[in-house]
Amino acid sequence: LALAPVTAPPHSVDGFVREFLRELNTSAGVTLSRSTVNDQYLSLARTVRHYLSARWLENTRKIRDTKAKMVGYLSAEFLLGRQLGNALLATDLEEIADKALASCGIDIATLRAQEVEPGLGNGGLGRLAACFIDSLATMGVPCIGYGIRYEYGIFRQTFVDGQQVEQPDTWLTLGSPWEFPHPEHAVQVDFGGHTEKYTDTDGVERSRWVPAWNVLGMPFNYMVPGYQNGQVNTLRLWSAQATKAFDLSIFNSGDYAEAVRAQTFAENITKVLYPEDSTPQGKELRLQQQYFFVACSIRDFLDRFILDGDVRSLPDRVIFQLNDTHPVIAVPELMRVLVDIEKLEWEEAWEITKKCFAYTCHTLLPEALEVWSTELLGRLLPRHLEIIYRINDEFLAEVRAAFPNDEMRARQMSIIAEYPERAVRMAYLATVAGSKVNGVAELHSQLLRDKVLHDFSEYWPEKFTNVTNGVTPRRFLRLANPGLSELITETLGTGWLTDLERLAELEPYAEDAEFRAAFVRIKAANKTRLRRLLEARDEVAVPDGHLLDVMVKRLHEYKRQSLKLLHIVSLYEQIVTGKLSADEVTPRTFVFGAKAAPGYRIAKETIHLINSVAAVVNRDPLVKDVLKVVFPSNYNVTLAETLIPAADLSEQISLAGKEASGTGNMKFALNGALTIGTDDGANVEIRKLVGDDHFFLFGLSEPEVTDLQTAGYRSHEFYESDPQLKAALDLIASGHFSGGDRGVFEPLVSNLLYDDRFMALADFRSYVDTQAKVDAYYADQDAWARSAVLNVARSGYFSSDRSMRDYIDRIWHTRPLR
Ligand code: 26W
Repeated sequence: LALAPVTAPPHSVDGFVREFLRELNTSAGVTLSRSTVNDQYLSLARTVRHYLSARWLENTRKIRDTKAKMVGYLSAEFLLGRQLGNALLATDLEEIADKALASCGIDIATLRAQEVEPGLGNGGLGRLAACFIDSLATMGVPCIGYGIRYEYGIFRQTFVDGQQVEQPDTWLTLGSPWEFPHPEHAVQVDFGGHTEKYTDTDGVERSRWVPAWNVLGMPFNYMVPGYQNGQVNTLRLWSAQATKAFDLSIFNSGDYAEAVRAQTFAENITKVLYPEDSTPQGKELRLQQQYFFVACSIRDFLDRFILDGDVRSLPDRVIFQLNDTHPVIAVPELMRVLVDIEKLEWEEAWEITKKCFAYTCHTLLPEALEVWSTELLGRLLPRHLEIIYRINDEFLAEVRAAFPNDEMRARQMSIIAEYPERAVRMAYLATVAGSKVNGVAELHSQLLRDKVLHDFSEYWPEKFTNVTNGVTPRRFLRLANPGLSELITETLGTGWLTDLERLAELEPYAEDAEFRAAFVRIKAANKTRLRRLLEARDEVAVPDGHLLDVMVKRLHEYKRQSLKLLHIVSLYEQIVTGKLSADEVTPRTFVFGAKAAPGYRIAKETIHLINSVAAVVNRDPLVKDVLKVVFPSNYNVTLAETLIPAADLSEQISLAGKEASGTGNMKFALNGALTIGTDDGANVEIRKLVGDDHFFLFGLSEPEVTDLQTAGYRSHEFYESDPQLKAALDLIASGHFSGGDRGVFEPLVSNLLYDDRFMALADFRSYVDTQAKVDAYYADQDAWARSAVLNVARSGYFSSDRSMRDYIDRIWHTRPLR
């Protein structure tokens, strides 16, 4: 009996009520009548958990027994979003839970709103990881996600006088019903110290790491349920703790402060998510985080899945996917485990290691490529630095043999950079070690091959591949847009949610007036839902009947929120100066959502400018009915889920060649927004699929950007030669949006006029002209609706299920569990 797995509670309203009340009484320790909303939320979450755990345990057992090859998705970020809705959907309990709670006098919507989303990521990269593990579970492919359980996730953004102020994200304080702590699986992680040479009993010269300090890694498991398939995978996040909670001798000596200091020191490692996105902070703590979680993960995988201790079988059991360079220190770590602990020969260990890793690059910005100084690496992980040197020596010997008399090439390809300081290039290490290297959209992968990793792709052409990103249709269509989902199901029947290419069957309905009318009604209802949310959440009013123009993503110069601003300011300027009459413009509401890295000055100033423009525009009676700017603070996954389904126009306006892929672009298209975008990242593929007639392309192409750069770009010339652009910039410079103070936005204006690294001014003309086409097209509501429907019908390719199939076929070679 003890071996029999638990069974899920009955799939019925009665069964659910019973389970829910039991949770309230026994876990929360309250009666229904005395319970708070939080008690009820926690109990509801635990109730749903019960429906999943039996399948989860069974799944894990099966993977172990069948020795199925697993994906180990190593990622410093998992931006999960709220869990409740997804768990209810996965277990097909939405209706039952609704009714069960109603019978207890509770509105489930109130409990859903109580959930604080785990914001354990910055943006695209972290959210992608969350979509991928959702898809793998839905496809029944064994996967374990490994990451960090930050005590504080991405900061909560507030605005004070229009400027961003960061608040700590205390996501754990009200309880975390989705996690299972496993103190019995805690792992020790060493740091610091030195290495020494010794002769082993077999007479072999070896190196030994003598570390100086260590911490404990405490795992917390999260269930990753597949969509209504009874599959549940695991996400294992690590939390750092002191090895000895109390140093008793110090404590007894009366130095209490010293005793807890060690604890604080250890726990700092997983205290907070670095909010820097795309600009590495060369911080020791960050390297500690990275090593901490991969060391825990590799140890954990060996202990829990390689039960016979046969490390040689590792490549048959796992492929570790490196989500950007953050986990790349796993490469020398696995070598250390195999050589120093398992006593394998170097050559054999290296063959195994190369098979166990693959690397995904998520950026093109040179400043975003991580490097660690050998000084820091050697101090924190001396043995790992030795291993990296040896990997590099052997690699360069190979390169020199292949290209004799080409020392330049060897130097360029060296994992160790010499300038401006000796440092390890993590992307190069990942490329040398990985069995495959991929970019995240066609254009991005091409640019990786041609530019960022050119020498490597010449040397190992077969190593390079592309896997275009995708998004989970469960969260971003079914949960976020129930109205549209229902319409699709009514039209196509079920099955499309796990086979998203079936959306193509909607094509003919674009010509069906009744279908289009239904689509338009749903869009309007989604706008109403958004209007209500923003009223309650931010006390802002979104006008009715406007074109809803949305730009939501991290604030970055390359993404060019400033270009969007110039468009708004220009419209405003033209109306107030009488160049344009208000009734000539299509009424629009511009919605921004964006967090800036706390140390990124220009990004923060841009946020200030957006808020300042909003304040002026929104109170000017001259534009009252036609222009509105809305900037809700703290854009996150939860807000995205209401915002995206309401949008008419999706802004994807990065400078060509800078946005690796984008995934927001896919979410908008899938929800029937039309895109205005550059030929960048996955926009290229979106446009190809939805067709030029249903996508507003503008701006320089990547080769044109490169040419202009080479010829010498002077943004000032664009300013001088375009009166409309000049007027918009002059208005900002005049202090019009800063109470007459010309100094406030001077740095931003100067930056655009005299530097403009991302060529906003060069693309301004093309952008505003294309926006005029948007206006004209929107005037024909029927044509717009037709295009919107076609966007949905032609976006099936962007399911993360398809991305996972591509990874499986080209990189992982794993199989679903039978
Ligand atoms: C250490 C500094 C740092 C931090 C984060 C460097 C780089 C990053 C990430 C790679 C930035 C990121 O999130 N990249 C985004 O990844 C998405 C998923 O592939 C893409 O859709 C976005 O285009 C890309 O910017």
